[in-house]
Amino acid sequence: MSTHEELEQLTRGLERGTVSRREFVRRAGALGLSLSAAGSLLLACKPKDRGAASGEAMADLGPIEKELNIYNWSDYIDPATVPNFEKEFGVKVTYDMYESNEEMVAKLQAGATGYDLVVPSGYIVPVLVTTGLIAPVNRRYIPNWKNVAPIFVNPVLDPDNAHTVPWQWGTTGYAYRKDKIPGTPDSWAIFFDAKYKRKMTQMDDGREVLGAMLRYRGHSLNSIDPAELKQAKQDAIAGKKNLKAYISAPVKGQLIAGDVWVAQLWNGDTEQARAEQANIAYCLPKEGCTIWTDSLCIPKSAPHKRAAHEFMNYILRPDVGAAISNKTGYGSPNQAALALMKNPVQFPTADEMKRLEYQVDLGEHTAEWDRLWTEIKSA
Ligand code: N2P
Repeated sequence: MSTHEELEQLTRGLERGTVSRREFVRRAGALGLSLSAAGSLLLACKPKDRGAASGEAMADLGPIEKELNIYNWSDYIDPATVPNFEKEFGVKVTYDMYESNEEMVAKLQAGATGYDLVVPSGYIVPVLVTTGLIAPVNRRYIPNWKNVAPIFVNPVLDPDNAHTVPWQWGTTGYAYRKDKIPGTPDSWAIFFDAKYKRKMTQMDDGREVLGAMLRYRGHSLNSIDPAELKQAKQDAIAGKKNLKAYISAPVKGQLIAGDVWVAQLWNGDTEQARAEQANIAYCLPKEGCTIWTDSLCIPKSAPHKRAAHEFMNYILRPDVGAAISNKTGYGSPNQAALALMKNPVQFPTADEMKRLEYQVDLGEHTAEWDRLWTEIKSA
């Protein structure tokens, strides 16, 4: 059977009810379909079962379990957060890390992972909801919800925060070495400057690399316009000639060592590097860039849902939230935590917001973006 025929058969099974949503997502993934594309098919095939979801949100979760499995981005927590939680709640925590949304999503799509908490960026959340991979959050177990800053309540990407507790927010600009780069760089144009050949990196993230190139030309970083995307691909390939690598969080060591002078990077990871090397600065390019919020979510297959809720509630304590953001260098969505912090990252002003943009799910256009990214990487 061809992939196309297999997919058709799978879709028919879904319509008839012989294939569950979760099974559909897993098998579509095995056939090479992105989660986003599987989500689009699901939306077309079946109405959302809102009744079941709200029942699930209210379910009694029973007593706290003895284990909790967390899957989070690297360098994204205070080292004391987990040990303190383990001690206080008598829970043994396993903490694994990833470097990109794609890495985490691929694991979830492949089937039960044992993870109780994952931390996707905003644009990933609607896809995880549509494909049935994450469970609703039961607010009854989260009295500290009251500490969430109003600007993070009821986000467009997760109405009523039905599936998310915000973790950290930040932006994706670039870090640079003040002692190596003259003046104050303010543009994505720096990546085309051959003076810094092999001293620059961009993130190992197609959404961010193409997004930056799109903004550079004055377009939306969520563009689906074929001509704009073609230009962005050409620009990315032109810039690639000057790059040392596509690398995300692990570039910090190279920035600190002085092997890399310019690195497309998030503000908080830049801040972490600056704590070790004072010559590191951050640029929010004048052409604009991504602003994002990453949130805690509970996979449907999570074996320890009560412990997951308890951890969500725990990080919303003022002192715990403050310790996390003090370490990560990112913005805290925990309003009560901000008061305890010496230098909290301030939420962008209305003027700054004009050049910042949230990513959205690209739906059926994800395949096109994925193809462009593969072509850039192999160019
Ligand atoms: C962790 C940074 C993750 C932020 N080092 C990406 N949204």
